[in-house]
Amino acid sequence: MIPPDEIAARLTKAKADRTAIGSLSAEFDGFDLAAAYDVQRRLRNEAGPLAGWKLGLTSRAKQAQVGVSEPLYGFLAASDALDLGEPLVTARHIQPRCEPEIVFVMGADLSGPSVTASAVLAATAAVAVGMEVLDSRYKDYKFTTPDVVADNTSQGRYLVGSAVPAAGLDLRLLGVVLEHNGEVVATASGAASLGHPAAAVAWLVRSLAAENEGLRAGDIVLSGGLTAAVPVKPGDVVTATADRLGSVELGCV
Ligand code: 0L1
Ligand code: MG
Repeated sequence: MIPPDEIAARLTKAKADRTAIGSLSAEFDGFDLAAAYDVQRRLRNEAGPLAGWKLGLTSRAKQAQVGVSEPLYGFLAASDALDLGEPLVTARHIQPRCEPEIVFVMGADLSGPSVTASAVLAATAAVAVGMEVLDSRYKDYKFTTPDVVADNTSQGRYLVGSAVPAAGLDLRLLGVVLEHNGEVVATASGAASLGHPAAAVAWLVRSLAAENEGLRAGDIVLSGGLTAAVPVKPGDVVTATADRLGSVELGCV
């Protein structure tokens, strides 16, 4: 018998205490994806106002980094947004890592089990370059697929740059550069995320339909880390730049 409230409470405590825990699926027999999304739903219900959603593990670079090979989704709590220019206080996290994202700003509601990438683009008001700060609550980022889903796909904080209308942009071809302390550490294009960032968002919408959820106008969606994530410590500066979308810079203290 899987105790979803107990698992949610353990993850909440790990986050509050900044102390990583061991794999939950090693401890709870039969802890599968459905049980994990049930835990995540409980965390979502306790998270206060939501800003939107995130995709996880949509690119090969990300899947290879953590050894999990299927896309996942999580939620974005409004209170975890970082403002432009706001430093990341690393001591508030366990093991923060940063990764570049293409962020969708929805202009219309969108839901249903057969939504396609073109429907996503039609419902998108604007896109932006963003940075996700991951912070796995599992020791050394060692987790199974259900583990990481229950842990809201390692969501920590997120930073969204200035929004630009999506019309006329080929999001597959948007080049993205990740810099760490002035050095280019990874590059990618939008196609790294399930072939097209809008296809990744369509996958999210179809998955949310199974939970009777969907996107609402004004939601933001992190469409999936395009490169492996870089670990950060006090004094670091991480910059994500996307062609036509500009840059976001995160200073760590
Ligand atoms: O792409 C992502 O946001 C990954 C989330 C889960 C895996 C990880 O912690 O890197
Ligand atoms: Mg991400």
